Amino acid sequence: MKIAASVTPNKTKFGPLLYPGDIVRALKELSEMGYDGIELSLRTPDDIKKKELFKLLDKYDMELLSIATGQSFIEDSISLFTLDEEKRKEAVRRIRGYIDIVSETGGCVILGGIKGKLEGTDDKKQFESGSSAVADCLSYAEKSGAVLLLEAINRYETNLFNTVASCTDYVKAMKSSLLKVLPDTYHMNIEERSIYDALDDASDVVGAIHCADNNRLAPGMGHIDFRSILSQVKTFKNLKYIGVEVLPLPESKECAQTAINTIRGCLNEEVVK
Ligand code: LER
Ligand code: MN
Repeated sequence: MKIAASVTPNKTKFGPLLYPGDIVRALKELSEMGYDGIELSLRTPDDIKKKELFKLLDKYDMELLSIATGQSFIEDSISLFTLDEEKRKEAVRRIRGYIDIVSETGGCVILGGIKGKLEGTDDKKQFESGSSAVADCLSYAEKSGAVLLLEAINRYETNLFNTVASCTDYVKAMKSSLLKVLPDTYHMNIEERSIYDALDDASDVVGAIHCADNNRLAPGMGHIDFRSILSQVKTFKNLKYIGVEVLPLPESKECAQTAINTIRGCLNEEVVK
């Protein structure tokens, strides 16, 4: 099973990313630990030079498994579901840019924080305009076959798509094989009645999973039962990878090492590369 860590070349307000601002060290150390690739969190598609990124990935034998996009919302209030048309258009423009970056690698683009929030004026109108922005992104993705991952995020961050079931229902309603669900164990620990039932009900549409412990530290630094969760998700037919999206505490390398030891251990896999 492929394992990726969420990293960023930026210094950002978004906390659960390893090696913020140091992508070269990230790739070198993660590769040595046996990670297969990265989830690259960007604020805009221009944050990195595509050629240089692929050169680095090549050098360290790492894959670009996905691009994470929440910095747009956190840093710039840019979102897909906002009622502000200009900001919504900018969100779509950025997602198209990310699709262009992953198009050659078979990677995914995450629709997590960038979905934004319901702003409390007209929920129905807002939901419809947001959905047409998602549909725009999906029709652009069709050119390359890039998969978009809709992430369920807990109520303290957003009032949109809090549970895995809400994402699953939406993905089924959108009727696109390029839209899949991204559960995140940290958010599920807050929102779900049963993590296992929620995953079971989404098993056909889960495209990847974010792993963080209940305290958003590395798996193994809290009390979520990753052995049960991972033995369940590893059987899902559309699961492309397992992502580690954690706070870099006490520091990035220790978190990355603890996370991969826990995950490989739970999968009964050796660290091989
Ligand atoms: C992003 O993957 C995430 O989990 C959220 O907390 C972003 O707001
Ligand atoms: Mn996440």
